Amino acid sequence: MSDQGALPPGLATAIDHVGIAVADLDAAADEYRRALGTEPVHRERVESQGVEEVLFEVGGSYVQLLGALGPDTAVGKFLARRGEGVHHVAYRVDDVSAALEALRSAGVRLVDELPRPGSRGTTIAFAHPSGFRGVLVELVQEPR
Ligand code: CMX
Ligand code: CO
Repeated sequence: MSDQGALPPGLATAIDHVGIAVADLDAAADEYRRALGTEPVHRERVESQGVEEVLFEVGGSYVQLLGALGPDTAVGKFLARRGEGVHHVAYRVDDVSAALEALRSAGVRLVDELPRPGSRGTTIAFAHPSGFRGVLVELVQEPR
């Protein structure tokens, strides 16, 4: 493995979650609840991101089901264009500002120039799919 990566070893500490765009949040949550055999651990409406989320915990990481709050939101547009499915991969980092700066220095295209509030008191930022082989990337700093 190269040690020249944009994220220095130890900066991204885990996969925080995988975000999945769904058309019907209640139906999707019920389907996942049955399939995973576990109850969701969190539900939250995040107006600033145009989503309502349901989280299932799996081994210290999450599956994040994402319903769109409207057609002109990121997830609403994704559903119209691509249908339901994996929307983004979120990497857990200790310091989202530092991680964002590392990506910027490496010439990776960002969506967010600055960190912003996410759900559960997290701090988040997005990097563009063009830098990750077509996969939208989120950086997540868990609440301290
Ligand atoms: N993953 C991969 N590609 C994506 C994508 C995604 N999630 N969303 C859009 N695209 C692609 C489209 O398929 C399209 O590609 P083609 O031209 O090849 O068909 C291209 O991007 C443009 O599509 P668009 O609908 O015009 O999308 P925008 O450029 O307006 O926005 C993006 C794309 C990633 C910049 C926008 O979705 C964004 O800012 N995302 C970050 C915020 C977000 O996703 N919030 C919801 C989740 C919140 C959370 O996890 O808490
Ligand atoms: Co997310």
